[in-house]
Amino acid sequence: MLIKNKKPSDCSEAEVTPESIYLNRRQFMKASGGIALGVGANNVFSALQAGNSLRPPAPLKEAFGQIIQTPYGKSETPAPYDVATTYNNFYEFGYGKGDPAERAGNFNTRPWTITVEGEAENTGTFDLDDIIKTSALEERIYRHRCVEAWSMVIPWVGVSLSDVLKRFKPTSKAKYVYFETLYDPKQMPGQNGGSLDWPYREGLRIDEAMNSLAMFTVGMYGSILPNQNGAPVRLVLPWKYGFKGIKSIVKIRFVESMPLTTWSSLAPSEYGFYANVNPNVDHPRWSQGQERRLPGGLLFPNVIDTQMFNGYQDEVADLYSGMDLKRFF
Ligand SMILES: Nc1nc2c(c(=O)[nH]1)N[C@H]1C(S)=C(S)[C@@H](COP(=O)(O)O)O[C@H]1N2
Ligand SMILES: [Mo]
Repeated sequence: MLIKNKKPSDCSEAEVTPESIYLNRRQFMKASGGIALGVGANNVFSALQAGNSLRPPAPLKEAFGQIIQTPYGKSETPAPYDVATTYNNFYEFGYGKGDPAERAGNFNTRPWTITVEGEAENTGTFDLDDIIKTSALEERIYRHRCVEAWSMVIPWVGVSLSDVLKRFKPTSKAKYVYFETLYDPKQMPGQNGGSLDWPYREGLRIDEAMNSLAMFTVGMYGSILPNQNGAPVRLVLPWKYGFKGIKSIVKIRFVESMPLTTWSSLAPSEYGFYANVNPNVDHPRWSQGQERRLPGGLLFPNVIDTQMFNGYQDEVADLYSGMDLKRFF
């Protein structure tokens, strides 16, 4: 994406935890009741030794109960776990695709609260576990299409965003919903500079947010969301470019008018508010007609045609009927 003055991140060696070690530490913490305090040194040591390769952390059902399988994406082949967790965009941890996996290991995601504000009856600060505990977790395999023209198939785990938002009882003035990522430069080294205006901000029209495809996502590959993929909770909006899928959410605000969002404020002619996947509207600097499906070789990349709304027309086209999608891109 457009970066005007790329700065090398000043992340020290001490902040970098190889992910395999981190994941197993976390798995261990879950097994011991999710309480990090009071973990004995011997136990930590054996937990670290238990794993030596990239693999998903503790199964979500240990943390949250059963996961409902859904028909979404049953015919698709998900990307290997190590691809989906080492090729990331999460600028709070650096601009390189490998930076988030290298640098997000120590990011602290429990406990986690979300502040709900604005045009709703039920506002305040809520614990993430309380927000999601009354909904059944679902697995949905979705195509993920970055505006940079690469894509991956990912099995996400989460709850429907509409279920979550309805619990806050938005008023009739809530025409849009705005989301914000954590701002914590001590934990997120990328926030100490760079050209983004932190915190990362996103937004949706309320009917888009209530569409059944929109997912409030806490896991992937049957497990807790790895930090580099937006732990502990992020949006997944499979008909939109990936940048709408804001990570590590701490704020939800119901608002009357269209909110300012990170990428569309930075470069409005390149990144629109809607950001619906659309092969007929090119990015000013590259074509959106095709995409590189990952994984694929460097020599022989797996190039496929991009589909309107990323192939989710049946579910979402009605949201935009009568709109000129070249103008509202
Ligand atoms: N807070 C935050 N959210 C973010 C980003 C980011 O840099 N910061 N990058 C976005 C972009 S451009 C994409 S493509 C997806 C990448 O998600 P993934 O790394 O889980 O594939 O996250 C989106 N959400
Ligand atoms: Mo992206």
